[in-house]
Amino acid sequence: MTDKTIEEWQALAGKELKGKDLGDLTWHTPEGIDVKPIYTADDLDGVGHLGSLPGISPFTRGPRATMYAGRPWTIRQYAGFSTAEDSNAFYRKALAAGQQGVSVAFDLATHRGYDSDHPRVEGDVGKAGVAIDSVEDMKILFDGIPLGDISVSMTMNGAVIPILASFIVAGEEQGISRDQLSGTIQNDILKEFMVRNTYIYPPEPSMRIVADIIEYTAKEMPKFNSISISGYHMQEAGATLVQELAFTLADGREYVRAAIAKGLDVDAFAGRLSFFFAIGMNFFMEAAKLRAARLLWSKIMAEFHPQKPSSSMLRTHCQTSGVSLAEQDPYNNVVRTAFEAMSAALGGTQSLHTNSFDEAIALPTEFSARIARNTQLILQHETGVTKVVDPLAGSYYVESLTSELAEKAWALIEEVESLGGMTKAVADGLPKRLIEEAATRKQAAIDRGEEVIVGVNRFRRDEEDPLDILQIDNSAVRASQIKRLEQTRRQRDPKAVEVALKALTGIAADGKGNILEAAVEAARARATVGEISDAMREAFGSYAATPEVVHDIYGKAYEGDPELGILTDRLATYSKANGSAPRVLVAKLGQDGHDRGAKVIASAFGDIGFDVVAGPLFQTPQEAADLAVAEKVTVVGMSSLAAGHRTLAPQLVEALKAKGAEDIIVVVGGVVPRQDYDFLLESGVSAVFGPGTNVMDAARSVLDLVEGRLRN
Ligand code: DCA
Repeated sequence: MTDKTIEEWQALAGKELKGKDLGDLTWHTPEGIDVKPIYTADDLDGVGHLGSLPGISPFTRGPRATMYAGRPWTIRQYAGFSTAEDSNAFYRKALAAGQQGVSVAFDLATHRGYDSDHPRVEGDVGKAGVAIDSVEDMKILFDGIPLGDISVSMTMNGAVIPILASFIVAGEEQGISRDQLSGTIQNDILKEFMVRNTYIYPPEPSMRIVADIIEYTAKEMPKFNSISISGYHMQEAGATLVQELAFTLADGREYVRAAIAKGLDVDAFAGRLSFFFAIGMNFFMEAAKLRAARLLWSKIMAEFHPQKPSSSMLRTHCQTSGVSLAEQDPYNNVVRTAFEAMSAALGGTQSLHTNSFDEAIALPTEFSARIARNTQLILQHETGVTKVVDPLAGSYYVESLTSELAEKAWALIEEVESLGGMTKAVADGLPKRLIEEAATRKQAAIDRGEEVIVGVNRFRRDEEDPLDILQIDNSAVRASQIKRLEQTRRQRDPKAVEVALKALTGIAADGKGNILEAAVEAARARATVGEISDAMREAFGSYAATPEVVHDIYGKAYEGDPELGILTDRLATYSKANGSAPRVLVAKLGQDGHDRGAKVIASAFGDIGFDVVAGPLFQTPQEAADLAVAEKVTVVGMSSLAAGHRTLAPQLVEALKAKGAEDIIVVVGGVVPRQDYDFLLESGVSAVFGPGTNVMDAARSVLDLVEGRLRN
């Protein structure tokens, strides 16, 4: 394009804008990318990746030559419902209705390596996924599902060893040898330390577990993907797309190094590394992100000098964004998910989960799960999107975005490298801090209406229609799990279990041998998930993170805003009268490690002027009550994202009462369905803040409660 023509365009645009500055049309994205209203061939000057072809390094245009024209992506819906029986029935129905692969969601107790009868997990069993305690449950889970034909993905990180071992044995007992098993295990522990928090052991032994699984699967399970290196949870926790891209690929580089340090040849395992990204609402940028991810991964892998092209090929699963869904006007979520799914397809994903519209509130119902699955079937069969490989190639905008994302992510990858790699960066806290800052910034932008969410902060309905949601009777699930556990323990050979578990602890402790190999023996002897996890705990110890909260992000976004001024004045008056600002304990109860909401609240409330105590993860109600009393707080804000609130909130209220601290105000925030509000309020909770709550409004309500208590 010549200067003359762009000048002509600028003149024309200036006229259309009637004096408004053309620069005002530039969109400053959280990624630090300035998106202009027009892209031309000039924007592609010096862009190096243009002209590549799909299936050929650097794979920007896709890992396969024919992509969806040859075979569409796998429709792989992530699901798990309380018991192995219910989940099995759901998988079978879904497969019959067009789903192509299974993806197992485990409950929180299983994630953290506890059997269902452990006292710490009373509120967590059967919540947010299926409870698996041993091979016996695993066999029921896959009953009638031919593991030699259907690929199975398992989202498991903390308790990855007992779960993968139990899966291998379940396959064996179904008559499928391990070299026939196809699927993926998530096995990505670094991102757990950053955002998702379902770790069990400290970082170093956790990295050994990852490397041992890569080693074992490379030798024994050639069709199985040893890891799903995940950025999904980073974006869910508030990361920008550049952060998601950079930290995920830097994690991948670290795993490759760990496997090579075990003595493996890069070509023996690299082709079975897989990835997992989130797809949010920034339509073109998300598609560009997947293209940039492939480009950068092939660059990273070149350092390890692989001989096979497949070793530097990034293959990925994608899931539409959970945080982009809203509780308000929930059918909007169908539309959001459809756009996100299209973006994932245009980006060239290998496998896809589309969220159900009610997922912002509860586990999907059969109805909402059907719509989610059909969204992909319609894309594959009706839109023609599968007919052409990488249709966005050559778009000035998308190619330019691909290049800019790659450039920015590479700079961040290099920053991680300068800290000594991802394990060290994670220990140093850099990625976590950057993501939490981005999350807080995003929340402020939403609360201030700068980022529009239809039906939430714009075009909100006066009244919401009630929505049918799935409720889980957690105590019934727990009772049935305990029954089967007792039966398994009764029927096994206790000596064989003891010998196998001792051997496992030994291998974990002395650093030699393969942990998964030893765990398969233990699982075969019917050692439980909890017992296998404990056998490793004996050698490795456990890990607990110290909660840290970012400052001056939320407050800065509201600088000079009268809304903030009114609140800070009220808080100042309170402090003057009472000697200090109201103390608020932000508590995370149960085994749910998703703490974006809790962290954002702690950070924002701190900036607004409350005195905030950030509680540790995984507390029991009793522990939270003890901490609240010891810290002399005025309010406990309990965060709940995994449906544990019906059990845990009343227990917290009771525990406070038992300590004579019934004057401490309890509020609950997070993913709480409207149907549960009355129950919680009747149980002694003073206020409930559901999804989509404006943090300023929540702060105002909490202050009302505190002042009200003083008046009473
Ligand atoms: N032409 C010919 N063959 C093809 C084509 C094509 N156009 N596209 C794919 N294939 C082949 C692949 O080579 C593969 O066979 P292989 O395993 O023998 O190499 C097979 O078809 C399956 O395709 P693939 O793209 O690997 O899709 P999936 O098996 O669904 O695996 C992957 C996707 C991302 C690699 C995997 O790790 C996965 O399923 N992850 C899901 C993670 C998950 O569910 N997480 C939950 C949150």
